[in-house]
Amino acid sequence: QAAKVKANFVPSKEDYQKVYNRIAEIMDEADDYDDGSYGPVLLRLAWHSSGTYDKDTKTGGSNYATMRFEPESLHGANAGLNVAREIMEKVKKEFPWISYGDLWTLGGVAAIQEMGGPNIPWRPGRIDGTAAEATPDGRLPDASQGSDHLRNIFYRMGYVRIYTSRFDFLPTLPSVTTSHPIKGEVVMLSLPLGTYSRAAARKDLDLRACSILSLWTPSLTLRRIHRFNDQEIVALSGAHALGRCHSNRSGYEGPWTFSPTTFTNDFFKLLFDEKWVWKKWNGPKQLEDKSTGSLMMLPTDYVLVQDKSFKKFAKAYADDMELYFKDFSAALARLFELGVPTQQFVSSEPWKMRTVDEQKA
Ligand code: DDH
Repeated sequence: QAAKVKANFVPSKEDYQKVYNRIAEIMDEADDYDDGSYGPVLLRLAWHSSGTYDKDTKTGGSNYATMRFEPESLHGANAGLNVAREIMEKVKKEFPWISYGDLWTLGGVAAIQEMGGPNIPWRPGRIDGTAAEATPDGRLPDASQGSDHLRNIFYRMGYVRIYTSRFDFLPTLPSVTTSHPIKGEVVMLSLPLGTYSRAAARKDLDLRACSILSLWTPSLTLRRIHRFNDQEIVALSGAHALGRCHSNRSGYEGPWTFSPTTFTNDFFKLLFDEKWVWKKWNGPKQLEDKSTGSLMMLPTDYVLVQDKSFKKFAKAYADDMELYFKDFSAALARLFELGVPTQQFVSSEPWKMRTVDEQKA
């Protein structure tokens, strides 16, 4: 009878809150580890399990938690994340009903919220996959590269929505195509011929995938790709306010900020306020702050103040922590849900998981 009850167990929001609380507790049992918290490495696990998503093949992402399997667990980008997976394994033993994908992303949420960051809307529904679903190497950003690489990596994520409409939808088309202010979103159209060429003349459309299949059909198909834009790329990169590089993991060395276990906009402030010079050492190319030499930036971090479009957002986040928290929260919530089929989620709206302090209040 007991086993049967267990099999039918449907966890409630409070059950997930208990998992959150346990993660928050273990995060702090890190006296001799790094800067005294497992939070940063738990966040990195959540990000590396989500950031493999490829919208075109609909593979990767947090849904299947495939980093449990080789060779994904051995990919260079994931070096050191065994530490985080082992911590999560402990939690999984206590709450065996939770999927790894939910557990790892909830770990990312707990890390941000407990280290002073904003609330990250989250909801469960991911399922455990198999080794066959593991992703190929090379889907996560390479710290030695530039802005094109960053965009290519983040543009690959996102999701595609296909809208089909009757021909009589056409008159409203201009408003659809001109009023989408979100840069970096690509709208592709397949239209009856006349409208096709008019749309093609518009510079705000990427018509690479335009098909003429609907040439003679009285309907319109709008293929809209919601991908990460420059603003979201910059917002997400600010997670480097937390944690540090380890020469025995990535080859790079050092923290980005003076408070690597507190989530702030200091990453952006420091990018602008410090003078950054190339570090003279035998390791990979990285920058250090000229005044103390104790902080670091990766080449990909520095790109955020070199690229004109990225720089605009980085400056806005350096100047306004509230704006930064709001944008980071939205982008991270989106990142964690990449590739999870909507019908899998147990609730139509994401939840607010409470911090340990909020529960005391
Ligand atoms: Fe990162 N990251 N990250 N990162 N990351 C490293 C550490 C941490 C890149 C490279 C590295 C994000 C984006 C990028 C965190 C969170 C996030 C390390 C060092 C490298 C290298 C690993 C080690 O040696 O231990 C690159 C490149 C990018 C990029 O160009 C976009 C994003 C989007 C996040 C996020 O969370 C949303 C965190 C936290 C760490 C610190 C881990 C630790 O153990 O401490």
